[in-house]
Amino acid sequence: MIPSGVNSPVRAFRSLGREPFFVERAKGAHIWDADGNDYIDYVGTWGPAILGHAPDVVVAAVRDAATRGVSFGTPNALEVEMAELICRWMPSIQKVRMVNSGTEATMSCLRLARGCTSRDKIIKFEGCYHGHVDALLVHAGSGALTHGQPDSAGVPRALAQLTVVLPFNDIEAVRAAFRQNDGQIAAVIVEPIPANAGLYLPRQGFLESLRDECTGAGALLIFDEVMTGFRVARGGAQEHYGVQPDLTALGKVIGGGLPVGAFGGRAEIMDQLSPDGPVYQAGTLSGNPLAMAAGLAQLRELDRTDGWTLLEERGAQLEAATRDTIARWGLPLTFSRIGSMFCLFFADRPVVDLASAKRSDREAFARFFCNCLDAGVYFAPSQFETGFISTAHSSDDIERTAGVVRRALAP
Ligand code: HOZ
Repeated sequence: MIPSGVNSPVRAFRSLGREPFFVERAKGAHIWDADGNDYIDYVGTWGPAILGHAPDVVVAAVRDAATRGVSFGTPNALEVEMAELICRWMPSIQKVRMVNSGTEATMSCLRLARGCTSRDKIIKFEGCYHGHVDALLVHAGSGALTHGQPDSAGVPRALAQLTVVLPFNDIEAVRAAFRQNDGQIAAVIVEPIPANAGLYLPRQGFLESLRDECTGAGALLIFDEVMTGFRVARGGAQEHYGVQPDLTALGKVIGGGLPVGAFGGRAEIMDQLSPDGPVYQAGTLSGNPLAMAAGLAQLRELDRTDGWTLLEERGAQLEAATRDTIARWGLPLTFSRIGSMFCLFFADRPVVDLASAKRSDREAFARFFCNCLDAGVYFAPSQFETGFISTAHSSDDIERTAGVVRRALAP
């Protein structure tokens, strides 16, 4: 009854030649399937399980909120607390609207940017994925890339033509695009740390130059921090690299596992939203009390315990062990990591953009993935996805994982 048996294509194990497992429950760093198998989980519900699955503080907050009502469709105190927290932790955001997913957040950013600038075109980067927004399903990453559909059917050609697609990390290409489309670009949208074609990092100065080019051209810079926000640092990738976007799209991490998103930026831009401004954007469930309570509980716990230090420690432990394995056998692999996000590319040269990510040996990845899964370690089921570590991953979990990885890669 469900197309391809999944409610999101990334969950299908098609590129791996096997069927996905069905989850029965998840707690901490572990996930159990319906057959009773226990896996150490590095998907973490695609990012938001930053404290691990079903952390006690989040479960208690949801339970408590639910007793007072599960949805109001009207202003409530929890959404204000969330807005205050976001604006404090990400100072580029002066005003913020809650939505229900990362897709809604990026979609709303685009409409707002177009409404503010009275321009139609946007720039995105190859391999970056910003949810299943029509204008952004062009040369997209994530499941679209994994399943060979980077340009989705159903997107009107006239709309796709308004999306200028460029290689990531290539500032000369950005400059040329601004020259060729003088006065027409409303915004540049980018994952500051692309994590939907595997994981690769911005070259030194790339994001800063992008900021300058946008300012010079009167275009807005939109950071999609759906996965990096509050994960790579308290203030996200923008804090880590010291670059302030005009608008930021946030997603799952701020919901602690419940469906949520948000977008925000400078006050004069956000004030263009209806009813004060002419740009329409709405949502019955936006600011939902359960999602706000879960997100607040998760983010406050992360802050209280300085979770980011622990995430870096665990990430460094996994990286050291994996690099040791790569070096021991001289394997043609590249390990990429920032904090608790990582990717093992089956490629021997540095990965800096989609073209280099696509040089990976996907059959070797599939064999590796299956070996690890059969040994009780669940990595993201595609070469073009990113792994996530949570604060619930113990040093023992990482060590066990390192052993599984070593055996899976043994020549
Ligand atoms: N950004 C998520 C992983 N790349 C997408 C998850 C999904 O599409 O279900």
